[in-house]
Amino acid sequence: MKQIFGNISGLKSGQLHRLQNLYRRRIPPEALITPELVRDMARLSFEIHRQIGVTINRQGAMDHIIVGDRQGIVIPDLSDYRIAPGRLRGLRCVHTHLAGEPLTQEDLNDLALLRLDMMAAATLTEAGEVDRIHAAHIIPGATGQTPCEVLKPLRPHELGIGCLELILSLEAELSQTVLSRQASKGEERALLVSVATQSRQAAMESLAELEELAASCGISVIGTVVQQRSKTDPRYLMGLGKIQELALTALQTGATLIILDQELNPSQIRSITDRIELKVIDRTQLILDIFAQRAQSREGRIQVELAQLKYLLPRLIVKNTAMSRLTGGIGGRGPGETKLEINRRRVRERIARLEKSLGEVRKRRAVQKSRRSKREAPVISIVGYTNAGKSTLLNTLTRSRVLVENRLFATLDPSSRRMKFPRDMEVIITDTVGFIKDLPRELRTAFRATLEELESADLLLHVIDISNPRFEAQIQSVETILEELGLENIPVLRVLNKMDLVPSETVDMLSRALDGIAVCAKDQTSLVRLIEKMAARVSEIRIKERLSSEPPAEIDPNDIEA
Ligand SMILES: Nc1nc2c(ncn2[C@@H]2O[C@H](COP(=O)(O)OP(=O)(O)OP(=O)(O)O)[C@@H](O)[C@H]2O)c(=O)[nH]1
Ligand SMILES: [Mg+2]
Repeated sequence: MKQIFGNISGLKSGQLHRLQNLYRRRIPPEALITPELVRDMARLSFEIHRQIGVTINRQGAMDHIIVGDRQGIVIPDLSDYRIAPGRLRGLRCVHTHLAGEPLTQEDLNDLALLRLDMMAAATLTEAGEVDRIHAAHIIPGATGQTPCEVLKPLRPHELGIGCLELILSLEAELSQTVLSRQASKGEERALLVSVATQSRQAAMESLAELEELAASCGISVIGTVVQQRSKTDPRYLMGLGKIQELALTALQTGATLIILDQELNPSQIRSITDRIELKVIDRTQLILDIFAQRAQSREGRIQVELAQLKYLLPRLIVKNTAMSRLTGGIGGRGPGETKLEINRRRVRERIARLEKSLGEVRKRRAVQKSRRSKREAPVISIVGYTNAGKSTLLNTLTRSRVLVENRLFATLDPSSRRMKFPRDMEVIITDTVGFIKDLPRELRTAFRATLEELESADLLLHVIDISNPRFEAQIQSVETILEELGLENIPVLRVLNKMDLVPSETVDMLSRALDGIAVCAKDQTSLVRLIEKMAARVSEIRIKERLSSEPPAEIDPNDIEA
């Protein structure tokens, strides 16, 4: 006996038997469905006042017989039917409509979201016979509002539409659009999505940054979507309709990944991945991924892994799809519940182990640090938004070769270099990890120790990329983070970098408005004024320190005699 899906309560055994019998039918390749089958479905449907549906595979066999209510049927979980990018599900659905209505929006949504080969609805006459069959399929490559093509209504004797051929050609077209957009194999292609509660402008700026983050991670961006709402939806973040539209756009553009600009809570991840069969990640996870790619030092790696695991743990309560996306499996199914429990325990154990080894690394560092502070050289720390040019400045100031790259978060591990000022004064300059707006909480905690190093700085150089259209917001983010780190009392010099990319009048205006020193960090000769200022500040600091720390001068007996 094969399972009858849906609402079979109260059906007579004869009716159940007739439903069972539907499983025996075979459909020839050219037909959408046979007139006899759809007739039998219609009659039974009419008798029990419920919709009846079937799913038909490409061999022409029935995979599911479904009983609904008067208004609709619920298509069972199809997650065992894997789909590759550019492919359809391999199943078409035909069902009855009792009230004479053609395909509904809900039907078309199912067609798109479940990537069915086709969706069809048979309307009934008042006598319970088949009237017309309305069928639709996805349009490959289409974007926007009408992604489905609805065929001219068919009469029962017109069902030989070359069905299999139609489906195969749709699929060929679909995979071609996908392939043509696929730059290289294995590359992730992302749709960026923002659900904006602020102004559109702010949302676009944030998305522009998300795009840079994606690029830094080696992901190519194939499109962006903004949805404006007065507040976010607690369940799906965005409206359900938007999710359905997204799933469809993803299908048509061959996206392998959706990146949300807003942080998703565990239950939102679940509701969204239940609806979209794609990896869905948020801004936080993207930043975590970048950090994971880039961390070099042992401490850096441990910190990033800790941050990732702490982000992962609460999200492991969530079942299957979300789990597989979190563990990185695209399209693959996640482990079952029990395996999840084991995973949670493992994650917790791993967190404990990492915290222990981080403690050890830190002890060692503390020893090194105290040795360094004995050298008594003042420390100048370079801080600023990611990609502002901090490492470049360190290199030019100290003639060293710290990694410089035009990508976000090139530097994760702090590095220190000595620098001599003209009047023989020596300082230590440190480069740090860049800041970013909404720096994930998990990372902030993980990098606390690295950032705490900043506490011992005598002076901060705040590097600002004035060529970046978002520099004002970036200054704000950096200052907020400095405050949160309790560093607001350390003197700051604002360094307006990349002046070579900005018209000179603008540079002058900004230097005055922001009270900063304009430089081109790549060009040693532009740094003269900055170095003077740094030297002056450092001597000021030294004098202050001497005043506060030197013991009162001892009286030399010889002096008295003289
Ligand atoms: N045109 C121009 N480009 C600059 C200047 N300073 C830095 N850059 C470029 O800006 C990019 C980022 O420089 P980095 O020094 O890596 O920036 P960073 O602040 O250390 O970045 P993270 O370590 O990623 O936070 C590189 O491509 C640099 O070559 C400048 O004054 N002018
Ligand atoms: Mg750097």
